[in-house]
Amino acid sequence: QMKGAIFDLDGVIVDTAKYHYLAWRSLASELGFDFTEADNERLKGVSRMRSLDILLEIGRLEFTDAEKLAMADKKNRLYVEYISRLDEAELLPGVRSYLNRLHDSGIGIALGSASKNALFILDKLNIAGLFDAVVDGNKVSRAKPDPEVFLIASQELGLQPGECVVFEDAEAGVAAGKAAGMRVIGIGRPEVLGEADIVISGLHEL
Ligand code: B16
Ligand code: MG
Repeated sequence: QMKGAIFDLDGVIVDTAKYHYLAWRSLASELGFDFTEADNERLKGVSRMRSLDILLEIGRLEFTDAEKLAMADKKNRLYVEYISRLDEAELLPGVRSYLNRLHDSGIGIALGSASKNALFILDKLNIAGLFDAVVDGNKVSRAKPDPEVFLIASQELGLQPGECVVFEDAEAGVAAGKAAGMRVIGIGRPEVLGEADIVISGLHEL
């Protein structure tokens, strides 16, 4: 019996990956190299600083920590400009009605995201009020596949890990959910999310 539902943000609730992509691509182009949509797949579910490291690895460039912080900051300012235009219309199919259904059945709802912009995004999407707990990149020190983010979420819901179900679109996120001792619903393709208990294409299927 599920008592808590813990959602990843990017790829489960909203497709912010396309805005991350535009912002990273603009940084890459300033640095003089191409950054493709296929490259962007490697950044899904990965923290901002780790994403920058991967980007610079692709461009074969090296910088000091201070320079990297400035670049990550610049990318984030551009990204925030994009997501400040988000609205409810960008909720992925089925999200709003599934969240409402869980809420009406008294199931705890939490967010478990690597993003430091998570609260801002939930607010823009007009669904912040449906969440009983929001665990984001500001609260977590160890990135997925470490289970930390989901364990904190279950704690904040006042539930045992085994009472929670995780909804994830990234391989590392599925692994994090399993490592937390939770059931995991993969959102995406079974080839990539094989470790999940079941895989669906989106919340509209539930
Ligand atoms: P920010 P999730 C992740 O969100 C994104 O998938 C990943 O591409 C991004 O780098 C990360 O958040 C950090 O985001 O720069 O806003 O702190 O899938 O964990 O919800
Ligand atoms: Mg994700």
